[in-house]
Amino acid sequence: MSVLERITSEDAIALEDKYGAHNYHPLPVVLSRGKGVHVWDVEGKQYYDFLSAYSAVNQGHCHPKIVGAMTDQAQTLSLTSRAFYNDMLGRYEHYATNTFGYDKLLPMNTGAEAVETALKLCRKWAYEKKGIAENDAQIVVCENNFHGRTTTIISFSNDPVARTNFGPYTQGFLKIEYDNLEALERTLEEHPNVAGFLVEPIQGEAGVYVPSDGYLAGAKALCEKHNVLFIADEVQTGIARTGRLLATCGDCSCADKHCSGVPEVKADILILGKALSGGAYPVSAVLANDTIMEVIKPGNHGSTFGGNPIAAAVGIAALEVIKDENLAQNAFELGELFREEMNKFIPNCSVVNAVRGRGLLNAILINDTEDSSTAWDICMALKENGLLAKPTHGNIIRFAPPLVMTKDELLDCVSIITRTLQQFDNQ
Ligand code: IF1
Repeated sequence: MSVLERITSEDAIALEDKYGAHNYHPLPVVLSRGKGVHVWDVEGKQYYDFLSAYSAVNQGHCHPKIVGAMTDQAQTLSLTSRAFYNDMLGRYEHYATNTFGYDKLLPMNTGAEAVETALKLCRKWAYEKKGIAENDAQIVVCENNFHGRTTTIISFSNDPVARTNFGPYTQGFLKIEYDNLEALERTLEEHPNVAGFLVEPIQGEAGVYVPSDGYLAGAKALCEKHNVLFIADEVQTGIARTGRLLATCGDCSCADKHCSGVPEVKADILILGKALSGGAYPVSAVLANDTIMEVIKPGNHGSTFGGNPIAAAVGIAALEVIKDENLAQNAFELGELFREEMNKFIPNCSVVNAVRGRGLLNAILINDTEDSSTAWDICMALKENGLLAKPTHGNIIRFAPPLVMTKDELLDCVSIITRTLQQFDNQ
């Protein structure tokens, strides 16, 4: 069979099974096309995409403006390395720093690279600005975190599947309970060498765990009190996913078009990825003000593809789509509608305990044990009914459609979800 000949789902799965590392366990669906909120499998069946490539495709699959920017730039100048300047990077950095309200941006490619970059930046700031003795810096992280899969990042993970047998582990991290300000305060008081606090504004992989009101603001205040950098990992929650430009925007709404660009809780270091490119191309970034970013000098950090012209062109287009199509407000309104509809349904369905989330980052808690296959079985039934979603941990199913969804499409999806859940209702 030639590599580009038409292929069946069965053949595609068999090829991956034989020739690909088994580092994922995908739902048995083979996608070959995507547009907006829909994807199609190789047999031509249409699905609503309720995962959005883990919130990377916020702007919808194959958005014409983003694809156009990518293809135009790819036919003009794709990669120069940072050994030379190019005419796109500075324009992207200017546009993105203005969008999020920071002095500077350090461009990378994947979310994990951006997290690693933020950790290095925080440590260097601690030694050169805070005066912590070299190699003594500590960074506080939260239990049940997910920040990527590099060796350093999994060193502070407590997910045994992500961490076991990848040692020896990187030192310099203190772990505390998420959504617990007393734990953070106690740790900052007991450890004078804390350089930063790395936190997800909503813990996505942990099961869309939304912290208590005031948690992020309280954590930022404690960081200010102890001269510790507040580092927000908005790789998954950023770029309008939670109904605001950033999850750290809190109740501040861009809808009034007068957004000051200063989130309710302004991170000292902001980490972005995924939908920063609309899912078209690997684009991630670390943003900070000069007093922090200036510790990075030539030769301290970089990457071959970081800040390449295509990434820059795609990044500008992806952010313009978010603003032009008012996707934060749409995510806010459709998220409210989704949770409202699900909360009407849940009392009459024994298989679901609750729904939680912000904007269009939501999850339902399945009424079964973590090790049960119920959540998986429900996702398999959803697939048969034309909607793709996947469990996070055990008995939690994440629902995260592209933010370009219309109200009618969302209500159609609610109908598919509730109809499917009723198939599992054992009342
Ligand atoms: C997988 C999870 C989601 C992230 C946050 C950094 C990164 C991620 C908050 C790293 C990436 C992805 C990775 C992907 C599945 C997905 C995921 F299930 F792993 F945890 F979304 F919740 N910070 N999340 O969510 O970004 O290097 O991947 O670009 O690894 O299976 P990346």
